[in-house]
Amino acid sequence: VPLSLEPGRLIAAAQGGDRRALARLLTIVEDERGGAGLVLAAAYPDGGFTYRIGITGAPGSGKSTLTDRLIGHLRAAGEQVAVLAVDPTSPFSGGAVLGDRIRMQDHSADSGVYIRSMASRGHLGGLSAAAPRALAVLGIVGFDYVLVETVGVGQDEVEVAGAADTTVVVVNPGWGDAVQTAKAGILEVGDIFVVNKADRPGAEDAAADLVAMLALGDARSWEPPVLAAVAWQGTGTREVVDAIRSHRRHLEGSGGLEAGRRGRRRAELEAALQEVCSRRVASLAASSTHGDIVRSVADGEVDPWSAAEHLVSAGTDERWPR
Ligand SMILES: Nc1nc2c(ncn2[C@@H]2O[C@H](COP(=O)(O)OP(=O)(O)O)[C@@H](O)[C@H]2O)c(=O)[nH]1
Ligand SMILES: [Mg+2]
Repeated sequence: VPLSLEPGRLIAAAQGGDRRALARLLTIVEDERGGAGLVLAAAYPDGGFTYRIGITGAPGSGKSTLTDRLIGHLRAAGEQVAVLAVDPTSPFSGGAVLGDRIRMQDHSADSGVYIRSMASRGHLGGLSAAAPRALAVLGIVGFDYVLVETVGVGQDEVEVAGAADTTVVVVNPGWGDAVQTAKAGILEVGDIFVVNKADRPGAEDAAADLVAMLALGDARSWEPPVLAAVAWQGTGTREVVDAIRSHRRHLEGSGGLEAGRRGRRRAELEAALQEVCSRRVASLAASSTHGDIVRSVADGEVDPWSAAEHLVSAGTDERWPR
């Protein structure tokens, strides 16, 4: 596929199974430098209808190892699976993401699996804007499930978890982890909790802590199960897939799936607005036509708030009245 193909042809090629075309589309939407709008216009709204599974938790908790197992179970059931591994902890080296690739390489020769890593932070609008765009594209190329692995340490990651239909939260044995999970605001977004590394001491206590903390929260129509797993041995991981399928049936039966997706689309609009505004701010600040204003503020003649108000209302063409 020539890399210069226009979005419509690239999408058609990707839908026909061309992985290079898919990779190219993902690069276009992750990068704000033009072209993304056309691809996204074509990817919406269909891209939001593929079932999304979010896997979140602290770095090193075993998300990638679990994801690898989930891929195996889903593939055994004949499902086509895409994975988006978002790792904001390695903005430059991509080291952790490289580790993910090694852990998931068993599936690299399987045409029913596609794995994409997103290592960079520093996107305008943050990860919460870039990941949903990639998910929309992964949603239109015929996968049955899209898995998104994110590090559950910050608000961005909680937002990315909000982009999933079913969110799996991975914790490890040890009192601290359950508490950290609660502090990070992840208890509320979890539909299924997995105490991974249950081969280590303290797994039962961690599960009991989670159950107790979940009981303190608001009553929900879905009671999140707390499961134990040893992901690197594949112990307890089939039960995670079963729980995902149960949650999916619950959402489909209760109308929660559509309600959740409506909320998600609203959140995507908010993220898109923020991104469009950030880009506007960057272009206003860089615009040479506003050199006068910038200089006046730098000279201390004009306060930055008045100057900002003026810049925003004036757009890019007007000159500062002197
Ligand atoms: N003891 C133990 N270690 C595990 C288990 N699952 C994964 N690990 C190890 O934990 C480390 C981090 O796993 P990884 O999947 O990369 O975690 P991630 O950062 O959450 O994606 C790796 O060295 C894994 O081999 C498990 O069930 N038990
Ligand atoms: Mg990982």
